[in-house]
Amino acid sequence: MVDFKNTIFLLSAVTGDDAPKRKRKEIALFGRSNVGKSTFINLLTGHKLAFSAKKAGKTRFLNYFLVDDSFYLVDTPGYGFQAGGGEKEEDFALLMEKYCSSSRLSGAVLLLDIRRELNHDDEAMLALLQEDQIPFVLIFTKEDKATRKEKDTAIRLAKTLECPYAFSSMKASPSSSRSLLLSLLGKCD
Ligand SMILES: Nc1nc2c(ncn2[C@@H]2O[C@H](COP(=O)(O)OP(=O)(O)O)[C@@H](O)[C@H]2O)c(=O)[nH]1
Ligand SMILES: [Mg+2]
Repeated sequence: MVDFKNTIFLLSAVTGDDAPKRKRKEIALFGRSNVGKSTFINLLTGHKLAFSAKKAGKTRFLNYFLVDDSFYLVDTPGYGFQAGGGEKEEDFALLMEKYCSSSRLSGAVLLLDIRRELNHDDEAMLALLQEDQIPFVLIFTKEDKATRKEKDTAIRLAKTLECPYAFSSMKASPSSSRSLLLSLLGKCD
């Protein structure tokens, strides 16, 4: 059994060359800025390892965490609303495309704010994962703020995409999210 509490921050990488040398399964978290990626890492691990920023678009690098000496969990920059925008936004899209098509990435977690509809960036990310045949799961964040109707809409979306999912909330136990990640790991080579 993987002990999520035994997680350490390893390094920040800008390119594949900076990534950890040792090959392990690698699961990346993708999602819009402010969707709750950093908060999710902190919830999963039970530690304040990732910075949950007030300002959108702060994580510029791939941040590598090592979970229980077993696999890498990677926090990626949130897409959309990149501080700076313009040219940087293109760099960012390219970085994500390169990363998704690299042999490093074993699986992905796409985080979606439960109260929001898919936007263009989410759809582009989904397309990228499907194209590169990366196994992925959905995490619907901020469940504590959702209405029954919003939850039902989220469930319908997951069913349409035929994608395993879990809800996440700062106010609830992360056990279903942990199980979902473990099942994803099991599907990764
Ligand atoms: N109510 C609620 N707020 C959340 C939850 N997860 C994240 N947030 C808030 O959403 C904002 C963005 O979270 P953050 O983790 O920094 O998002 P990131 O940009 O995707 O890393 C912060 O103000 C968090 O406190 C959640 O489950 N419930
Ligand atoms: Mg973040």
